[in-house]
Amino acid sequence: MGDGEHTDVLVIGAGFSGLYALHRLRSLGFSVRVLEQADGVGGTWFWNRYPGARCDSESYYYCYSFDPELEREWTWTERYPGQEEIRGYLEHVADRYDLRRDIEFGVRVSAAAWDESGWTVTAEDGSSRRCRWLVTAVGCLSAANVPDLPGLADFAGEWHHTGRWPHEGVDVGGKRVGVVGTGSTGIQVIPVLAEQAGHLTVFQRTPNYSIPARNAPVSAAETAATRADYAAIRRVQQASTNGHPFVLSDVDVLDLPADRRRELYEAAWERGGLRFRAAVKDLLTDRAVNDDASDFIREKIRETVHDPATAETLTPRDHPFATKRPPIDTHYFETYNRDDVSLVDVKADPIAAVTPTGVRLESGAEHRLDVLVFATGFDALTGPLLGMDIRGRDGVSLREAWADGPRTHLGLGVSGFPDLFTITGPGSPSVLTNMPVAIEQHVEWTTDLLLRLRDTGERAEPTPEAEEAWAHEVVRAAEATLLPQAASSWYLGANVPGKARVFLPYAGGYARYRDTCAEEAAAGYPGFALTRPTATESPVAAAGR
Ligand code: N01
Repeated sequence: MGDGEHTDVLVIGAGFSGLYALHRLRSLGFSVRVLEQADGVGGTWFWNRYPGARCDSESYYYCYSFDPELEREWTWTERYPGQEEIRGYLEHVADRYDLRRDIEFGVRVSAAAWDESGWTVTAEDGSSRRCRWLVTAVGCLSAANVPDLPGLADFAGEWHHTGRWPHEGVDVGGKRVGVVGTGSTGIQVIPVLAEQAGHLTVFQRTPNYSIPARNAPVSAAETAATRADYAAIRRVQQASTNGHPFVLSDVDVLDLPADRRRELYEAAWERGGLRFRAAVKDLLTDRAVNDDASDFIREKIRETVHDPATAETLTPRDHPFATKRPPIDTHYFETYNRDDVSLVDVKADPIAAVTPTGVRLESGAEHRLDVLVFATGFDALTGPLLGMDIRGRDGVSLREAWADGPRTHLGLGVSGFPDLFTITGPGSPSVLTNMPVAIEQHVEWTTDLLLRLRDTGERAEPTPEAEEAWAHEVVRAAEATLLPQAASSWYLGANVPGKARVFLPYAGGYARYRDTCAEEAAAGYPGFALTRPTATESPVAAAGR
């Protein structure tokens, strides 16, 4: 296999999406090859090896549901699975379904070009492969965003982005460590680095809300109960807004007397994690409700952090709770009570430069560091796709097509790019959902469409009208919520200088999205132009079948 090969389908990426796409397509008789830049499976869980990396979804539902046997045989050890455990799970999946024989590791795709007979995919090493259908499974949060700080190249210590953490680990013992960023990643890594470092300095631009995760081992009894209940758990997930198996609260918190309301919040705080969000009805649609819940969290920060000035600097006031992806933590706010941890407000005094010995702020204040950690997030959703030179009809590039922001139909296809399918693409519910749920739906919907195309010999490409309508629906869905009120959110592309400000994921809810996709399929894919190539440009011939 390799250079010059033809397959029916090429899949880019071997994380949750790519592995399932390979398994399902191969089971349906397609010839498939997966191209993966890493030398192992896992995608995000291959790369994000920073200390404290752990999933914010709970283990029993952050996993595949397509095979009940797999659910029965895999045992999770903690309420929230750590990075190593999830990677181990995905390696198990790769072995169990004999996936590795169709994955080429260490192949980084740099370009893909469509012509009348299919796709030519080129890798950085110059090799190329051809296919009829191209499926991108490149993840939403895989293009690391390292701030363009003057002087970084001359830093005499070591620096790392959390999403590219060295596999051999980083020895921070006794060292002066700086962390830039207090999103979900920063909030996970900061308490763990504080335990290991000589001194930790956190450079915070925007304070964040966080809810205690309440991680704990999973008992044998809990595992047995989950296994007995899996079918019902999966049904709740499928009917949900976020792909979690929680039933959203139907209690109007503002109608409760103060003591009952307090009890509700306290109970949700004790349960911990993303369940807190589910406990407050209309949290993301009613500003008064959100303000009330946000006040409760602000109060918890004041109670937890001993120094009032530090507590105030840590208190978020610029956005409603959960309008940015809500982090969950283990002892995050408590970490600021340590003598060997300091907090620097880089909104008040921005980072001016990295010097050979540390970080200098605009005021001239210097912070001496041996290790600098960027927990500064990702060029989300579009970054991984635009990192490749993808060219569709008439040589038009995806970068040109998306110059004013991404346009897709259902997040899964792009007008002008025939037979290209973008799993978890912009405009899909992806990152607003417990990811494996969205991924399984995207893969199943896409492979169902490929079955039809294989039978009919048609090509598929979203119509401009469908794309336009979906763009309106994505905007409508976001504006029906408080989500756009978080001005610095990566959901809006605000974290990457120069990136178009467009709300990237579909906020209308997973269940609604799934129904929309089902209706599209049942109606014969009216949002797609389904065309038959002429005899001379037959894609079936090109696929070498
Ligand atoms: O990235 P982020 P992340 N100078 O973009 C700051 C998923 N995830 O890696 O808010 C100073 O959220 C930036 O500040 P501001 C999850 O979906 C999942 O933490 O832009 N600071 C912010 O504080 C999550 O949402 C899990 O003002 C700068 C931080 O860096 C997504 O990944 C775990 C800066 C970036 O926060 C991304 O989270 C972790 C600069 N120049 C992550 N540039 C699990 O479930 C950026 N910042 C396991």
